[in-house]
Formats: sequence, C-alpha cells, structure tokens
Amino acid sequence: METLLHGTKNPYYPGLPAASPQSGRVNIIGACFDGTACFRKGARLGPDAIRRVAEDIETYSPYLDLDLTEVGPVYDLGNLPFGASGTAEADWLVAGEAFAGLTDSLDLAGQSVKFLALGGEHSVSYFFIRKYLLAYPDLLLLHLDAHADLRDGYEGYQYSHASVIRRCLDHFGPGHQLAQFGIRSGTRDEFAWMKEHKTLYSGLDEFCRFVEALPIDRPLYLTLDLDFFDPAFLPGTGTPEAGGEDFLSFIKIVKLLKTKKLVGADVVELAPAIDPTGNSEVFAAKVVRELILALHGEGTGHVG
Ligand SMILES: [Mn+2]
Repeated sequence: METLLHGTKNPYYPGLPAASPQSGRVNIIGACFDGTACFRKGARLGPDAIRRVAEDIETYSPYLDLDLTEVGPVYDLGNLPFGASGTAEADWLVAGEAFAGLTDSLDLAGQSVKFLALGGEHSVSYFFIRKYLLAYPDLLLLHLDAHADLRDGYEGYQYSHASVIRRCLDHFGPGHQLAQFGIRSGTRDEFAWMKEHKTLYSGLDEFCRFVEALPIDRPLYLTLDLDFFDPAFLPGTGTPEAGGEDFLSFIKIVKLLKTKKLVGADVVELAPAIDPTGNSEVFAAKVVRELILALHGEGTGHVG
C-alpha cells in the first residue's frame, strides 16, 4: 500500500491512516486507475483530489444533521497498488489481488467492516462489489450512473469500466438484486435487458419510493459513478452525459440510505483535471462526506 502523502489537518476527515481495515468503522480506500477508460482519462487522480479538498470542507452535514467529528474516526487505508505493465487488465488485476489479500480473512458482515472506495474508473468497483456479494447473500446493489455498464466487454476488455455491472452480475446468487437509477446512455440491448429484468427506475420519486419500502435489515451497497450527476454541476468526469441529476437529488437518496442498512459504497470516475475550476472535486468530496455519515452506524429506520 502506498503511504498517504497528505497531512492530517482534520483528525477525522479524510481519515486516520490505517494499515488494515478497521472493524465497526468506515474504511476509505483509493483505487487510482483509468486504464480502460475509453474517452477521456484522468480518473486515476480522483482519490487524492478528493482527499485533498476534503480537508477544507465543513465536517457538518446540515442535510443529515450529523458531524464527522461526532461519529468517531474514519480510517484511510491509502491506495491500492496497480501493476505497471501497460496492459490494462493485467495492471488492474494486481489491485484486485491486493484488495482480496487485504480482506480474505475478514468477515465483512460479522465484523461490520465498511468500505468507502474512491475511484478511479468504474472497473475498480468490481473488486469491492464481488467481496460484498460473497459476504452478504441478500445484498441489494444500488447503481447510480449515467451508463448502464452492462456490456459484455468493451474495446477488447472484459473488465472494462463499461462492463462493470455485467461482471458483478456474474457473481449474483438467488438472493442478490440490482436496482439502477440515472441511466441515460447505453445500447438498445442494455436498455432491453434493464426493462426485461425491471432493474431501472426511471424517475427520482419512483427510485426513492423503492428505497423507502426496503426492509431495514436488507444490506445495501451503493456504487456511484459521478457522471450520474449532470455535467453542468460536475463536469470533471471522463464520459459526461447531459440530462443528469443534481446534488439535492442525491441528498434525497442519501437521507433514505441513512435510514437503511448501508454496508458499503464506492464513488468513482472523478477526473479532476477535466474541470480546471476545481468545483467537481469539491462536489465529489461533499458526496463522500454524506456517504461517510450514511455509512456510520446502523439505519435509524426513519427519515430525520
Ligand atoms: Mn458512467
């Protein structure tokens, strides 16, 4: 693992350095990879950009009425090591094996180990989601994204960022479920698949009603591709798609997630250099703050 280069100006956020995952806590882990990104690269710089600006935003969330300094320490495991062969999938696999090695002996459910992973391109989510699918036989995978990511490989890469949900489905058991929202780009086949399997929620209200009705003990994992948001608000991402959601839509969702059993999450596809204003990374850091707070503890069962 690489050591963290940033200081610890704020003792709680972005997180106290840790060498191994901490039980009963939120564990941040970075995945600095953009090897299969097909349009504009730069997502490998996402995790450290979020950490850097996170030190300068408020620790208090007026939306959840919670402060990071009140919920106990957050730990930061640093960044997963990737290979340097120049062959995207081989380099990507090095990180997958590193994460597996870090968590092989961990019982995520029993020890209440929660990961909040920062990307990196979306293909890295596969490492974390695979682990969670094994740990929770009734996991519900919530997928917020502009893209369906259901292709069976893309541009020669089976584990492309355009295929990540498809690859996760390879590991689905009978109790697992997928729910998608924000998807507005994909192939005719991808949209036909989502319609056939009823995974896509077409509006914010419909999606929120679905989340609200979930049993309080149903484990949820959120994979959030930041191009879920409209590029007017968050332009710093490799594959922007007009017609997305805004921050307040996300807040509506995260308030519901706080009432449920959110056990893990990832935030991917921030490519900071694409937005020279720096607004995108600050936006992403606020999203991460809300998710740390939503991941903390067990669901409250009611919207605060
Ligand atoms: Mn996407």
